[in-house]
Amino acid sequence: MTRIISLTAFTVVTALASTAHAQVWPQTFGAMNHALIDLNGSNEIELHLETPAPLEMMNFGESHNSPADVLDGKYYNDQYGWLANGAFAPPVGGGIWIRLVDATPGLEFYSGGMRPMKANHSYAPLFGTDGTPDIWQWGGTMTHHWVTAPTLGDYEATFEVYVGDVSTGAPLTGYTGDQLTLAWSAVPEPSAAALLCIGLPVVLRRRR
Ligand SMILES: [Cu+2]
Repeated sequence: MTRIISLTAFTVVTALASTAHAQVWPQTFGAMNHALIDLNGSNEIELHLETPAPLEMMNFGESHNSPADVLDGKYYNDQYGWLANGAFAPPVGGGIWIRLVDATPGLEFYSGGMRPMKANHSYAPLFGTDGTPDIWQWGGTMTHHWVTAPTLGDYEATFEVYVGDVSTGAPLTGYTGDQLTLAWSAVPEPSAAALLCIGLPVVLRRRR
């Protein structure tokens, strides 16, 4: 009996300890929205966005564990993903590159991947963030990067997808790229807004 009780106590302590050291990864909210990439028979890249509407960026005020702590204090979103629209292969010696053409000041980009694999993402800066190159080679699999904004407001980024040298990213002649603009709106976190609405009547009642 004593052994069972002490074992239970140990389990509770262990559970509390693991809660205290719980890993905090960024939240993946909202449905995936893919930028579909295709290379047609005329050697032209064709892009189209599944749902052309701005996506919401949110700041949940959480302290993420490393390396995801680059998102701390920022509004973020990872719903946009680069995805192949059917099967195609770049030419020998070539790769599919994505270049940030233009972006609203303040917008930052961090390396992601498959959304459920967020504990394994590198969160390394890319697309010009922290002085990184403005080009990134897409590996051909679904990739959801993390996009952040410093303050509330509307943000846009225009990307060009092109066929380039597999090692340098220099555009290959004979291929035509395509451009796409993604949009976000940094908004207040919904639960904070909901708490305000629920909390207000309680405060008013208590003052009577
Ligand atoms: Cu996806």
